[in-house]
Amino acid sequence: MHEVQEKKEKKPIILSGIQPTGIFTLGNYIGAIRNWVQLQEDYDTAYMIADLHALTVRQDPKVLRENILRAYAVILACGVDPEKSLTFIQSQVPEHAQLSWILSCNTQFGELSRMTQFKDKSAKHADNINAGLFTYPSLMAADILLYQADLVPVGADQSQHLELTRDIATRFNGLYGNTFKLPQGYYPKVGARVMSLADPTKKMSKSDENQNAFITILDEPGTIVKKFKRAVTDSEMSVRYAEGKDGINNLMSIYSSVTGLTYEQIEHDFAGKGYGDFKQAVGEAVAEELRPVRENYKRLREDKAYLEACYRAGAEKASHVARRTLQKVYKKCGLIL
Ligand code: ATP
Ligand code: LTN
Repeated sequence: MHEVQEKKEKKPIILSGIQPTGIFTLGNYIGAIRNWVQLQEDYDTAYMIADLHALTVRQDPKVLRENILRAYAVILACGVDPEKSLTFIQSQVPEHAQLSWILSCNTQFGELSRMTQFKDKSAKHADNINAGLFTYPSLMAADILLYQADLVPVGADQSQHLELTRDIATRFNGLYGNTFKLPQGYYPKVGARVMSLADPTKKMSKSDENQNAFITILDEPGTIVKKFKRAVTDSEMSVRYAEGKDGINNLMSIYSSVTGLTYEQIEHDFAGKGYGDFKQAVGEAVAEELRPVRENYKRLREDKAYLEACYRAGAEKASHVARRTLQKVYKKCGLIL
């Protein structure tokens, strides 16, 4: 009886990851981490800091270590709850690297060569086109398949990797018998793309050289308001959502996603007011939304022992789940575990 009940209550599994390659932006928050927090209620969730993925680009060890710990603290500060979600650091769960190798041996050179992220990143880092950059999607496939994830929340830029994950899983299942669940993408409806404040035709990105182009999750309220005040808009002076008004559209989209107001309500509230008032309001609303995150973060960063206990326990729990899949894979491939 109890077992039947447990089976009924099994929720779909969600897994996602984020690379610790700098301070997270408002784009990462609205487009990714905030949704992770909401999803915890209705799904079995697993979230990881994808530090092995970050190694595909050269990193300063000291900076990377700091960024990993900071990223882990930030996701907790945003509301990811280690009691509800598997919350771990990828490199601390060795099964990811182990499965990744096996999947690499089941991924074709041609498939990896077609990945646009590989093409973009090799153009950007022409002096370091390493094998890891090339096989990055096999590691991402391992991340997802180890947990038999049903859904993977990612931005549009990762959909090609997810497609490849499905192709690899389908091939493996065909060759060795059913082993992996086929995951699907889960794309957020609101705030899917927060644009740069300096060039609203470009995505807001943490690696932008212009500090005024992005808001970080940890920016002080004064800084946030100042950056919004400087945001590039147009010369029309009317707050309305329309084609060709990329800057205002972006600010409206941000304002809407932090206040819950519709575009019509925003247009109504700011009718006859200038951009200065609107920018001030957006800045204040974002600063208010991020206030608890910043405060939680400060507290967490000081409590090193708590953080360490969380990521160690997270890795142990994740490894326990991942190991079950890896064991199946070893057996099917003819390896001895
Ligand atoms: P980089 O600047 O290094 O390219 P990034 O800031 O674009 O990094 P990623 O680490 O590639 O961020 O993305 C982490 C997650 O945040 C992904 O799910 C991605 O879709 C989401 N994300 C990143 N930037 C934005 C944005 N501007 N708007 C909405 N979601 C975003
Ligand atoms: N490649 C992703 C981060 C990432 C990820 C994953 C996302 C690594 N492994 C597994 C979802 C599922 C990125 O750069 N945004």
